Amino acid sequence: MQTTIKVNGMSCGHCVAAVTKALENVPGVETAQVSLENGEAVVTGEANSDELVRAVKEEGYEAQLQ
Ligand SMILES: [Cu+2]
Repeated sequence: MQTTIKVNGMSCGHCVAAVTKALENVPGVETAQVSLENGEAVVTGEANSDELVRAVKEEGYEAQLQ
């Protein structure tokens, strides 16, 4: 399963790393590919999509399911 999340507020590689790590820590996530240019994250695995959004928000970024 693949989930795409729109992420707003990322401005540099540090943000990308923080969001990537937050997503990877959600149970069920296999891979998290975060794009600064597109402002989105593509996650594979069986994670709950609401939990993915919450994880990004907890890092301080805006997130919504795409
Ligand atoms: Cu940054």
